[in-house]
Amino acid sequence: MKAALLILTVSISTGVIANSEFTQLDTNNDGAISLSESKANPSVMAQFKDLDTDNNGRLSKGEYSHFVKK
Ligand SMILES: [Ca+2]
Ligand SMILES: [Ca+2]
Repeated sequence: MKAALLILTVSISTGVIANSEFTQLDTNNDGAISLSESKANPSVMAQFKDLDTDNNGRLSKGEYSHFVKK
């Protein structure tokens, strides 16, 4: 029971961190990260094409959630 609660807490805080990073990169606050916005984070830019699964040149929050820190 305690372990389940801990896992839940950890996943919530991870989500919050990812969300604030997303907001930081989304400088014009349109809810998506363009390639030029991703330049602020070279590792996001390096994965941009892989993350942009619908190839519209922008990363939605859902697409960005697949970003893996290396
Ligand atoms: Ca944007
Ligand atoms: Ca996209």
